[in-house]
Amino acid sequence: MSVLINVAGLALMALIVWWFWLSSKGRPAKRAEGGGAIDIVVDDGVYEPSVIETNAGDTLTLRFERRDASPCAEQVIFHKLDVSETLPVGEKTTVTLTPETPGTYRFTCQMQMYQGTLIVH
Ligand SMILES: [Cu+2]
Repeated sequence: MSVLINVAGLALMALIVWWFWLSSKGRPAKRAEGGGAIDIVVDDGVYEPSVIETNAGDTLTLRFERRDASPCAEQVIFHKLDVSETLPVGEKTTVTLTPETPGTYRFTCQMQMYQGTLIVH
């Protein structure tokens, strides 16, 4: 009987892991096309979209629309790219950057509660 329970427990764990893996995979990455700006909404602790893809050497224009008035959302910082910007509430703030080196770069608020990923191909 205990073997059966263990098997059921393992199956449940596998299901949970699979669920989380799927849900993170299922989050669509937004790809920059032809120099168009990408709008990112800053609200409820998440950047939406939170995964941005671009090509090395391309100039990327991101428009951050901050809806969250809490101080947490005040800044966006692109780590390793030396870019940061203050986001006024209720406005769209344009951030322009040209990543030269392929890689994965994080962008976060100053407390790192908002989390985003910039993938440079
Ligand atoms: Cu924060």
